[in-house]
Amino acid sequence: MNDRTGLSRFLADSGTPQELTRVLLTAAAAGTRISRELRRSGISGETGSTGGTNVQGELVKKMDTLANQILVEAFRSAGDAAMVASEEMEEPLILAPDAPYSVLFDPLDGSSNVDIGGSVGSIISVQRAPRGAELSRESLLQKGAGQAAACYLNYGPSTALVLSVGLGTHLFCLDPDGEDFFLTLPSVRIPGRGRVYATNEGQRTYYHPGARRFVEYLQAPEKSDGRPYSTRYSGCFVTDVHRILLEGGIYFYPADSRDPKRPHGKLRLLYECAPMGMLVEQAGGKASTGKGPISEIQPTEIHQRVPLYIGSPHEVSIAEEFEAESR
Ligand code: FDP
Repeated sequence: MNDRTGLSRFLADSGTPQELTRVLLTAAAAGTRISRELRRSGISGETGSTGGTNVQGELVKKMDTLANQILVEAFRSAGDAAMVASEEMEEPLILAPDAPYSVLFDPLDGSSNVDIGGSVGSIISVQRAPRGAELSRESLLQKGAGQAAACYLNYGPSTALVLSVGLGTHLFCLDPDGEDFFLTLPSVRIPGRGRVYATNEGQRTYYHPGARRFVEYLQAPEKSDGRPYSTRYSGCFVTDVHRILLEGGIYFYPADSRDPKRPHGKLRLLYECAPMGMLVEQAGGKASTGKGPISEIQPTEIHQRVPLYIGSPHEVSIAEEFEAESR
C-alpha cells in the first residue's frame, strides 16, 4: 500500500495550487465521513425521510440533511471556501470571505437509494471566488467552463473519488482501513461509444418528441452498429455516470412535460450537470443539453435545472441530432 499515490501527494505532484488542494482535501475528508455514516445508517436510524421538503419541493431524506451538515461544517471549520451553496440550502452561505475558491455541492445524490442499501454519491464544483468584489449569490452564477475543479464521490461497495483540476480526470479509491484515497486509475479515458443507456424510461411518455425518438433508436435492433443498447438505471446520477465514464454509453435526463413547473428536466446545472460535465469532458466525453455544451450555459439561478445528455461522444452526438431533428 505504501508505494501507492495518495490524494494529497497526487495533488502536490500535479502542481495544483495549495489553496485549491486544501479545498479538495476538505471535500475528500467530508466524503470519508459521509461514507462512514452511510455504512452505519441502517443501525444509526439515519434512513427514511425527515418529513420536510427542500428548496426544490422534494422530500428530504435524513441522510441528505446529515451529508449537507457534514460538508458545510467541514468547509466552515477548514476556512478554505469563500462561499458554499448546496442543493439542500435555499441561499448560499458566506464562510471565509478572503478565500480564493467557492464550493457548490449536491451532498447526497440519489438519496432514495439509501433506504435500500443502493449506491449514492456526492457532487462538488469548485469555482474561483471574485477577488475584491462583494460575495453574493450572483458571484456563483458562473459558466461550467470556468470551474477550477470538480469531483464526485460514489458510495458503493467501495468509495470512489473522481476528480479533475482541468488536467484530465483521475479515479481514487478510499482505503476502508484508513482515511486515505489512493489513485487507482490516472487519466481516465471514456470509451468513444458504449453499449448502455441510463434514463428513467418509465417517464418516456412525458419526454418531448426528439428524446422519445432517441430512445426508439437506442432500442432498435441493428447488427451493423451493435444496437439495441441495454438499459442500466440505478436511480443515482453519480453511479450511472460512473459506469458510463468507465465503460461508455450515455445518461440522459431530458426536458419533459411531467411537471409544468419544471420544463427543463430535473437535474441542477451548477452542482450536478456542470461538475459532472467537466469530469466527463476531461476524460474525452461530452455533456450537452441536446442543443449545446453544458459548460457554455450562463446560469441565471443557483438552483437552475437543465436537460442533460452526458457520456461517450458517439451517443451524445447522436442525441444532439435527434434533439435538432436532423435525424
Ligand atoms: P435524487 O432525486 O434521488 O437525488 O439528482 C437527482 C436524482 O436523484 C439523480 O441522482 C437520479 O438520476 C434522478 O434524480 C432520479 O430521478 P427520477 O426518479 O425522476 O428518475
